[in-house]
Amino acid sequence: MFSAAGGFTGDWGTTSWGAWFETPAHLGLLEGFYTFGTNDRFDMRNSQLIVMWGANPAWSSPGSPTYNYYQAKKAGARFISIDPSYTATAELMDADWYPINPGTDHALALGIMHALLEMDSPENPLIDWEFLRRCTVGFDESNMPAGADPKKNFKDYLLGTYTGKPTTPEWAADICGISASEIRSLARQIGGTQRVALLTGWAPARIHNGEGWVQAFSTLGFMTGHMGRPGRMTGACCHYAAGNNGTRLVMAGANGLPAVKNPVTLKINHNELNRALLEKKFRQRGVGDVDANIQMIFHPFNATLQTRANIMQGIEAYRSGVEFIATAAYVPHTCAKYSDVILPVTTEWEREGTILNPSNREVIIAAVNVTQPLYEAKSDQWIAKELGKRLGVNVDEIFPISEKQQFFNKLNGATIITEDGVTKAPLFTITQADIDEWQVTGTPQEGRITLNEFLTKGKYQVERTPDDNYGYIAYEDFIRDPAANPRPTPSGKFEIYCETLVEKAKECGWTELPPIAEYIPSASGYEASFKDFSKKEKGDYPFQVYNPHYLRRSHSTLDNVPWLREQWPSPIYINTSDAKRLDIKQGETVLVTSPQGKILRPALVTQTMKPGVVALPHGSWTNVDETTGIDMAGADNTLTIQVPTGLGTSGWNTMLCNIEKWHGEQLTDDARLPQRIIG
Ligand SMILES: Nc1nc2c(c(=O)[nH]1)N[C@H]1C(S)=C(S)[C@@H](COP(=O)(O)OP(=O)(O)OC[C@H]3O[C@@H](n4cnc5c(=O)[nH]c(N)nc54)[C@H](O)[C@@H]3O)O[C@H]1N2
Ligand SMILES: Nc1nc2c(c(=O)[nH]1)N[C@H]1C(S)=C(S)[C@@H](COP(=O)(O)OP(=O)(O)OC[C@H]3O[C@@H](n4cnc5c(=O)[nH]c(N)nc54)[C@H](O)[C@@H]3O)O[C@H]1N2
Ligand SMILES: [Mo]
Repeated sequence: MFSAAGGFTGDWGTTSWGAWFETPAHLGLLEGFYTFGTNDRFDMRNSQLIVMWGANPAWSSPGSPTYNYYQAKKAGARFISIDPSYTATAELMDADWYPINPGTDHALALGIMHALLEMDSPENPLIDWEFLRRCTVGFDESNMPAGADPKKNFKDYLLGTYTGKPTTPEWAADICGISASEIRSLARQIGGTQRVALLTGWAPARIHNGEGWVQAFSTLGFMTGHMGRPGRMTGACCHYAAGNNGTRLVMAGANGLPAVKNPVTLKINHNELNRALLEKKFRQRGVGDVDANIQMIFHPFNATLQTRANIMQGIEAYRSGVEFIATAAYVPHTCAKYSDVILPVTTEWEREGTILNPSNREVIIAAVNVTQPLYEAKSDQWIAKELGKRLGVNVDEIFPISEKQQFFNKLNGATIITEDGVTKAPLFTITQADIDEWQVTGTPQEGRITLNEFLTKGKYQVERTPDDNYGYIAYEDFIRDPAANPRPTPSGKFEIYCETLVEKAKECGWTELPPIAEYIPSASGYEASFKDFSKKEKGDYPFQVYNPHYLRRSHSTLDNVPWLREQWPSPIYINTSDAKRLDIKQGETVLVTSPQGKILRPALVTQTMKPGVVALPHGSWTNVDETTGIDMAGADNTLTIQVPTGLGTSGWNTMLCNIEKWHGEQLTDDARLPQRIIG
């Protein structure tokens, strides 16, 4: 509607993926429209060693895919977890835990790769030289891409041949907090085991300067050849593809609405949202700084003020002279709270219905209408149309069909990949009687399940067996025959040396990126927690704080549900030794401070956190006490900062803070506070 009314300035960012958002495409790792790079759930059972590198499916992957990991364990796989905390998944898999400082995975990977070079020999082969030669460019001076300086090869960077600074395990240990002997042990295990799965979540890449980590992690996979073959895989493995990657087997149809092009191409990176309001400038990719005079903000289905960095500065920016802020919301969440007008919107349970795709590849889920809209609530589309009419938009052109017809189109067009593993067929059986009953237009068709059965059950799941045609091995064709199946890169191979990264960073214009995975400390990461890194003297914000995705809520959604609050109190997780030193006892209120803001939280004192690191669960609804400026709810983004680096990656997991015992009144449990709800 806003596009049709003349256009709007949008926003862009790397949200979930961190540096996995864009970097993999340049390295030649993009598969279809997403990059997970791992194999399907049955193949995972062929792995002998599974490395969960910053991944906790038991907490943050929908549909309980932890089951897939457990089946691999039962089939004999051993597990390693590289994580600042000993996770629920690590516990279930009885994984060996390597506690790491957040945002330093890049250094660890470089240390492991150096150790591989130290220990590899024909008698003790740890490096897959054949894979490197056949499938990659840039590893050593003998396989550099055309035009590149041979001295800039990755192997010589690891060895420090020209820099004098080798990335030894000792060097890496000093940064990542895992000892040099453990780093060598990781190298021996990863390089010396035949079938290894290197699985990372996006969390270690949701850091400032994260692009090099994605490149280093991928290069470790290339070096050890753990890719494209049974039981061998290297890639992101989380969210809806955790432990089960591959082409979607069931898919919703299109809703049938025409696409409306936004005539305005300006887009603000998430790390410059506040700058755009406060300095009235932002950096447009490919252009440079442009002037901005934002007079109105409209929040549809997102919680931007809450879920992007630096809420306190955001509030200041919202109050700094933006004329009008409106939010379509069904609960008084943070964006709604700081708006001039809230437009009450229906929930998914009050609308015609929809089909949800982002579940795992085998499942399709229906969201169905269970009640008429309550009170004055209207659908997002109704709101868009009524606003559009008043802005002179021909709304019948952009919304030519009803919401019911849109839902029906999604059902009518839904497909399943048939048992041959290739052909698509209609998923739902739809009769003329269904069409008449729905009062929509459509074509009857024969499918796998009737419409009524699907909507009654609420889901459809493809049945799988270990020997079916739905198996998936990422990059299989390329790795079997690289010449016949080139990757979409200038070299046609995976690029350890990647000139495109250098160019794309220039296009963004914030900080430069090297062509190989050279280590760049993260802005506000581990190194920045010291006043003097060489003397290991801590600074004013000595703790690293990161944000696990938390079982109480989905981001900020559902944060006001008392039952969930009771079960999941959203504490700050702190190591026992740190708590003891600061005289903080289990459950006591602590003050957490960063240069951006202050929060109060109950302490959860545990030995399952790495000392020097604290975990603050993602997504509580900020609740700022206007007299003290303290956020009593402990929103993660009250502490975070907007720093644009590299390819515009948002760095939520590389933040610093201070922790102290709170001598004021103790916090009331979140579950016992009055529910923030419209009633
Ligand atoms: N510090 C920190 N910040 C993070 C992260 C982190 O780890 N740490 N994680 C990041 C990640 S991975 C993500 S994906 C983002 C998520 O960022 P958001 O997408 O902004 O997060 P949600 O809280 O899910 O916001 C959805 C909002 O839409 C509302 N809503 C839901 N359905 C509808 C609807 O149909 N219509 C309308 N009008 N409103 C609706 C909900 O009430 C909720 O307020 O957060 C990012 N922010
Ligand atoms: N319950 C619940 N589930 C969710 C969500 C939610 O809000 N609630 N959000 C969903 C969304 S949109 C997304 S994008 C995904 C996110 O899923 P992921 O990207 O996998 O993120 P997390 O679950 O936050 O973190 C995974 C693990 O990484 C660890 N970790 C954090 N920082 C680092 C680091 O720097 N290095 C290493 N090695 N480990 C680190 C954490 O301790 C955690 O064990 O979760 C999805 N699932
Ligand atoms: Mo996400």
